Amino acid sequence: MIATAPLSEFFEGLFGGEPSGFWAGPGRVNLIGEHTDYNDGLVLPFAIDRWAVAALRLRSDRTIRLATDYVDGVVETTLDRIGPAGLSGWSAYPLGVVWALGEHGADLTDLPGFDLALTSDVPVGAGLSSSAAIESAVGMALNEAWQLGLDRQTLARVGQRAENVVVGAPTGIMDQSASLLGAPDCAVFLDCRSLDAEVVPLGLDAAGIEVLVVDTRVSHAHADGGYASRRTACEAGARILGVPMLRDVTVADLDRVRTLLDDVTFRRVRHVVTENQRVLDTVRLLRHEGPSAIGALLDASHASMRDDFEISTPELDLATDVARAHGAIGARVTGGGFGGCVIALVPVDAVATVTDGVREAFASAGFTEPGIFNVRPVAGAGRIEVTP
Ligand code: GAF
Repeated sequence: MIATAPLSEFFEGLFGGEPSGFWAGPGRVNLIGEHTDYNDGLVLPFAIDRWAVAALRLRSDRTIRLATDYVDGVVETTLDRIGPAGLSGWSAYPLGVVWALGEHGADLTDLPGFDLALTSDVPVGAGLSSSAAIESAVGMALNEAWQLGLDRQTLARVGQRAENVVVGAPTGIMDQSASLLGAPDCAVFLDCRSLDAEVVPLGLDAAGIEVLVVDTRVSHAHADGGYASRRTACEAGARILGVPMLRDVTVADLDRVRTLLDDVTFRRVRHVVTENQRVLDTVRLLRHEGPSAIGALLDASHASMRDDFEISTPELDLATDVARAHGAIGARVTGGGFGGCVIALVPVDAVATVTDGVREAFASAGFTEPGIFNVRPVAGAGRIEVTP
């Protein structure tokens, strides 16, 4: 967990006095279930041991002051000026949450302003949901400080709304749900249609498996075109097939579906439909056999994202291939694609071999040196109990 002392000092230096508390929001990896969330489908992410942390103190007036230790300067505004338009840069995330809380029952005309300082060790632009980490930390902080009484599912919708409307990224509900609903050593099995969520034990330690992240350092941004165009293709596919969402199509329908769609749209649809099935199969295998059994499903998911959804990159493909060749049980791109990270399930005694193998392969290919680290499944966002 991020130490709170440096953030406390940063807060005091800028605003004077101590914050009234610290709230942490974890990033996430997605074990499987990619580009299914906005199709009302199934996902299986988990919260990771990388966090955004918010230090917050309410004020007696309506002013909002925000600062982060990764961008210079203090952003100052007031609750009277909070709206969905005109926000940009890093402060769009916390201010977007303020606006979205207003949409979910907070009476922004009658609440006090606040001072807020943020730090984070979730890599930005790597597909590990640095934005959801901020949204959930800030959402939890304001929910408590303003005594709003919103539950975690609602706070996930608040974060998604901030991201969709204020930041302008047409993302689904997966990342915020993982960040808010995570549990130690568990993944979050979320039905994005009903929003029913269940935690599924991963049993990584018992199986002697680590989850390695390979950050290709190819940056992605979901407010850009690729993500939105995949979403549009899925919506077009559903429209042509006459179903509300691709969740309503099953693997058994695919032969018939192929005759109704052009090749590209069919492949986009096939990715989503087969990925939903892979999530179900992964959950079943985790429950009955443990994580050693899910490698082939992770590999199939990667192939589907590479070939059918076409959102992989040469770096992501190399990382998955080399990880497998050096002993990973399975490997796949995690998150929205077009860059970002790969996850690999690796037996503990193969971690060094996989790490060295990937580094060497990237150097030989002339790719930027990747970041490689392990992640552990942790609890969802919450207040950090600071011991004196
Ligand atoms: C990004 C989005 F934010 C998620 O909602 C999800 O669609 C994911 O890409 C792809 O599975 O992380």
